Formats: sequence, C-alpha cells, structure tokens
Amino acid sequence: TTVSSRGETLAFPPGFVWGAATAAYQIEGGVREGGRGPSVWDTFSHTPGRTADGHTGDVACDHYRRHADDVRLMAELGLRAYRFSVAWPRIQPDGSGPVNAAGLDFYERLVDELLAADITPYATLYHWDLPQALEDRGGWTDRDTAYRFADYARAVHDRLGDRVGTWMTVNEPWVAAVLGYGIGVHAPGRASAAEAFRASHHLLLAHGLSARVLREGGAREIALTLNLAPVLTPGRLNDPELTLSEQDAEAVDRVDCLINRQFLDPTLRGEYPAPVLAIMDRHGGLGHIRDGDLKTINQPVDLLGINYYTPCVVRSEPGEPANAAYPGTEDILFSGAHAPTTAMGWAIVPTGLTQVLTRLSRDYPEVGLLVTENGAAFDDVVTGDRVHDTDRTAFFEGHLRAAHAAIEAGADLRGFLVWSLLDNFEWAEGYHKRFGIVHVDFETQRRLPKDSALWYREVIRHNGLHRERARRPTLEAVA
Ligand code: PNW
Repeated sequence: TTVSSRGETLAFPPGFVWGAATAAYQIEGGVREGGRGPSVWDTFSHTPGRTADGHTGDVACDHYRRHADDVRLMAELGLRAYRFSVAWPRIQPDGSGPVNAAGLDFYERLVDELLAADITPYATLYHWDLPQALEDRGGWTDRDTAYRFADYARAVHDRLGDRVGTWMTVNEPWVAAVLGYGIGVHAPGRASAAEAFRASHHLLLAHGLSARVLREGGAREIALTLNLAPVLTPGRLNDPELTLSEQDAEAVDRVDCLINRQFLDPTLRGEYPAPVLAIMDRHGGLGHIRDGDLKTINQPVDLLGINYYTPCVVRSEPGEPANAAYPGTEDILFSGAHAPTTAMGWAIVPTGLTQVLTRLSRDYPEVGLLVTENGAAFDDVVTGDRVHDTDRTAFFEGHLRAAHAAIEAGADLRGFLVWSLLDNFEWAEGYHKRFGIVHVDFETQRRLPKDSALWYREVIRHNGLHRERARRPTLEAVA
C-alpha cells in the first residue's frame, strides 16, 4: 500500500488522467489566417492601455503554424491528455451563419495529430474569444448569443465528435462575466454589475443549450469548467476547523454564493442560491431569467472541470464598501492570505484544492471531477538551456498532494491538467506572466521544457509522486 507522508511514494488511481491545458487566443496567433474573424480579444488587446505594454495575441506562441511540433513536444513530455480550446471566430468568422471549413480543418488536424500520438483530446468550446460581430450586437448581455453558441457547438461537434470524446462547454463563466463585463479588465472591457449578471446568466444558458446539442449528437462526456475557490477567513487559513462568528459565517456564505454557487447550483441543481437572486435583483433585476431557463441550464453533465489557483479570504467588516468584482459584498473585507505568492500575487495554498474537491464530492456527489487547470506564474530564469523552476515544481507537488488527500477522503477526482503547456498570452498581463511548464522565447519561438516539465514527465510515468529513498552517505563513504 501507499505511504502518503511527505517525501514518500504517492500513487494515484489506475487510469488517472494526466495532461496539460491551453486556450486558443493565448497560444495560436495566426489571427488573420484560415478565414478567422476578429474576436473581442483582438479588439481589446489592440485598444491602447488595455493590456500590459499593449501586448496582443497576434502571434502568441505561433501554435497555429507549429501545432505539429507542439504535439510532438507533448508526446516527449509523456502527456496523456491535452485540453485545448476551439476559437469560435475560426469556425464562424461573424459569429453566426455559414461555417468556415478551414477553421474546422485546423482543429481536425490538431486532433488527428493528438490521437496519432496517443494523447486524449479534451476540447473546450468557449475560452473567451467571442466573435466581435456578436459583441457588436450586445455580446453576452444579449440572450441571443447563447443560441448562437449552441449553433456553433453543433458545427464543431458535427465535424469532430467522432474523434473527441470529452467536450467542455464554457470556461470560467465567472471570469468571462465579471472581468469582462463587470469590471472591464478583460474583453470586452465593460464595467457594469448589472451587465455582468446578465452575461453570467447567458453564459450558463449557453452551457445548457450546447450541452443539450452535444448530448443529442452522442457526445461521450460533457463537462463545464468553473474557477472555484474555497472561501476562508484569515483564521480559517490556519485552522480549517475554527468556529466562525455569525457575521463572519454570513460573509463567507455570501462570497461563496457569488463565486462558487452562482454557477454550481444552476448547472448541477437547477436553481440559483437565494443570496445571489437577492443581489442580482438589486443590480439590474431578474428580468433576464426566463421560465424554463434553469431547467435548460441544469443539463446532465458527466464531469465538472475545476480550475484552482488560490483561495478567497474574507471577513465581516461593518462599513466596508462592496468589492467591485463582487457586487453585494457590502460590509465584507477581502484580504490577502499571508502565504507565499506567485508572480500574479496569488497566495499559494495547496490545501485549498483539497477543500474544493472534498466540498464538491459532499455537496454535488453525482458529478465526476477533473482538475482542468492548476498552475503558477513565476519569474523564470533561463540558464543555458535549462529553467530551474523549483518554485513551480514545488507548487505542483503541493497541489498533487492536496489532490491525493481529497481522493483519499472520497472525492471522485479523475485527472489533473496543468496550466499551462506553454508560456503564453496571459490576457491583460500580456507575455510578462509565464505559466508554462515549457518556456517559450517569444522572439525565436524556441520551446524549452522547464525542470517542472521533466519532473511532471516522471510523475506521469509513475502515476504519482515517486521518491527513491534518499541516498544517505554511508559511514564508509563519508570516511
Ligand atoms: C484562468 N481571477 O483565468 C484561465 O482559464 C486561463 O486562461 C488563465 O491563463 C489562467 O487562469 C491564469 O490566469 C483566470 O482573477 C483569470 O480570479 C483570473 C482569475 C481566475 C482565473
């Protein structure tokens, strides 16, 4: 049997899925190739002042042209699964109407290369690159966008459904709605709480409508991906069992409803939590929620994708104004976590992953779990032809231990995908924040596996953490 104490072997269940993830706009480049239309991220990144140093995804990792090399690299790293996203504006340049065959051809080639390398493709249909033509008609604040998304999903599934088994509908509706429409730090750069709530509902509707289309089309596995975070108080960071004051407990519950249950409950239970409805009602009303929507949103899903980076730390603080990203959080103070941070400033708290996974298996026991993103940006240094990113390896090791602990506690975790395969266009941060296990030189496009990638290859090979017993010098050797 397995000993799970630090430094010993830690085996994952047989068949556990190991891989890496990316997203189209972050890696592809080739924004004018193959008949692709503009997306909101082209518009946003080309608007002065929106991204760090005006960086854009015009070239990114040039993956559109280098996909075959990148798949070879994945095979060398021993990846068993690869999660990528399909760029809607490659498939429908105007967001609706005729399908652009060249766009489908690109993803078909990619999928065929993956299958030939024995790497299982996981396709995400929406990772934030909304066709600009749809944004011009209201984007996600407009209900029609959800119906257009279902049409797009059908077109992609019709072409690739015989080869792609697992389909992820929408990536992180919270980020798309709140950062894009609520505070405007992501495309399309709008800043209105009411618009964010409308966008969020229509993204959920898009999930439900597309899940239905995928099911009718015979998709083997249907998933959605959420960014989930345990909501803690500063005290609970150190002691998860700490009893909270009534005020702190209410603060935690309200924020948990906004970031987690606003998405978990409609999709997995067919209802919005009461505190979310109350807050929505005060920010634009509930008119966008129509009869039958929650039934549509509550489609059976096989897998829940979890993107975990860092916990959310809050406490009750009378008089505190609401956090702009969390409408309705008056009298709540968001604080740092008093833990080491990544280059994003995100606190490193691996136990948060255990908490998220065990909570899901307790409160939503029917759905299988897959970590679709976990990773960290650090200030990597290239030394010769190596990147000694021990901080990133330690980050993954901590989170894999946390994932394993959740499995031992009964969580139905099926796999783990690191974010990200390659350093890439980190949205508003441009190319300054490097999340890859493979370093990319954005001048030459040279790919260089970091030490964390070499370490991850061994994890995959052993189906877990495998430590040779530390070689202690013998007395003779020392003498
Ligand atoms: C995720 N937040 O985004 C995305 O799915 C990736 O595309 C992205 O590169 C990765 O995480 C790293 O940022 C997030 O502010 C962006 O809470 C922002 C937040 C969470 C996730």
